[in-house]
Amino acid sequence: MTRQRTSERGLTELYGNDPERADALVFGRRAAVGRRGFLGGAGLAAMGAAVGGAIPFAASMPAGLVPAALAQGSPAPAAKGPQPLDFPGKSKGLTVLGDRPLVAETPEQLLDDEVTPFEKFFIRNNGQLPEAAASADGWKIKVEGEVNTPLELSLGELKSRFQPKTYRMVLECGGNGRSFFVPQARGNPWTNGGVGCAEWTGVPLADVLKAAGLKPSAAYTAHYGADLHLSGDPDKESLSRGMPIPKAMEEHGLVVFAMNGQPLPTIHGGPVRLLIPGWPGSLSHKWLTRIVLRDREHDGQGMTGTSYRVPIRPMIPGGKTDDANMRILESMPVRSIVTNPPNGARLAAGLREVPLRGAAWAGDDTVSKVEVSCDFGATWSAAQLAAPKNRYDWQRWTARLTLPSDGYFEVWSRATDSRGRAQPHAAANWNPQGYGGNTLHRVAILVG
Ligand SMILES: Nc1nc2c(c(=O)[nH]1)N[C@H]1C(S)=C(S)[C@@H](COP(=O)(O)O)O[C@H]1N2
Ligand SMILES: [Mo]
Repeated sequence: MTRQRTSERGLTELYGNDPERADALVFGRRAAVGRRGFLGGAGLAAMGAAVGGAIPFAASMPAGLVPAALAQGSPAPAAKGPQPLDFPGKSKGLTVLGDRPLVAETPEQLLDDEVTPFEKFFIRNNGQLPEAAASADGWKIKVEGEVNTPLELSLGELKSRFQPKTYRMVLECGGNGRSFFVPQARGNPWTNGGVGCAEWTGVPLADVLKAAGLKPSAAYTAHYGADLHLSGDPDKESLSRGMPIPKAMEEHGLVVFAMNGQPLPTIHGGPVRLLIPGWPGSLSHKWLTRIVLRDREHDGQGMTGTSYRVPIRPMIPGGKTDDANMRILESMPVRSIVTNPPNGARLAAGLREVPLRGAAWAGDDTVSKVEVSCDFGATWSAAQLAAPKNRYDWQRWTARLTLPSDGYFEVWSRATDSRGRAQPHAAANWNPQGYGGNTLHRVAILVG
């Protein structure tokens, strides 16, 4: 027992500090020179000790694979251990990725609810948190620029003038999955937890824009909010993103004032935010004060350079590319997560049927299938996939795995979107700020 623990810590540390040497140790010296051999002999014993049990499907384990039991979390926070969030009303199970500005993600196993409650909903700020509004209904937003009738409306007026709608919709940070890129990409090292799915109530943005009357020249939106830049400089924007008119006119885009039936909490942009589903969360502007209609693509904070932009033709990982080869990231890619059992679960000896639960979503598209594997992807079986409640809702899924014996297993989930695109094994289309990292999800379980 003691020996096992020592070796466990040793190999985990080694994978953290010197993955190439750990690889060589576990997979044999050939791994280090790129001709990876089979996992066997001393390597298999070391790997088994490291993960805490025998590995029944070792034969189909891809050479060089770092076991999920040892590879969880992003390189940076893992070094000092995940920092639990301490925020009023929020679960301590959330992981802090940054405290100035406050950024916290939700571990996959906390996304097990159909509707993500406030306490488990991730937080992503770029600037200083504004003070809570004195009067929610008195909060004003302006609509101006390429419109026939510029508007200034209080929240109270928005509520009485337009017909509110409630939809269950995914909000996902553009950088979700960033930590899966190799080499490491710049930005908050999200695993899969920069996402949540809530019931959002608000008035359709399209109705507000129609009331202002778009001029034929209106091509793009620009969003502004009340949060100051981190430096406190009032001339700088903490964030100012926008979208093309067809996206802005979709019926599900809302000017939101309630989340899960409650007034929108300040930390999530209350009293008023945008909720633009399917595209990077940064379009869902919090503490919304102003929407400007522009005659061209917006160039505010978060619209240029490597921000929310991905290469058109693939670039060399870790390298640089021409600005002309970058385009704005629009729809988010397909992703699935296993929400139960949690990663690292220890299950009773003799258990042969493991019920699984999870979620899947695909930006503007729907999910056509979710498959699961417990033998490192050698065989896959289809999960039961529920329909979304409305467009942009996530799709919950369930499955049962049959295990041949006790031991160490990895549950892998892989979703395919309605256009036939599946989650890859490794993050593809590397880009400097790590957008679109949607690798299949892996959860380690130990039976017995
Ligand atoms: N005003 C403002 N809106 C903002 C942000 C911000 O920093 N300021 N962050 C954006 C980003 S990057 C994301 S992912 C979502 C996160 O929303 P949440 O904190 O409610 O989860 O808000 C978006 N809206
Ligand atoms: Mo984000």
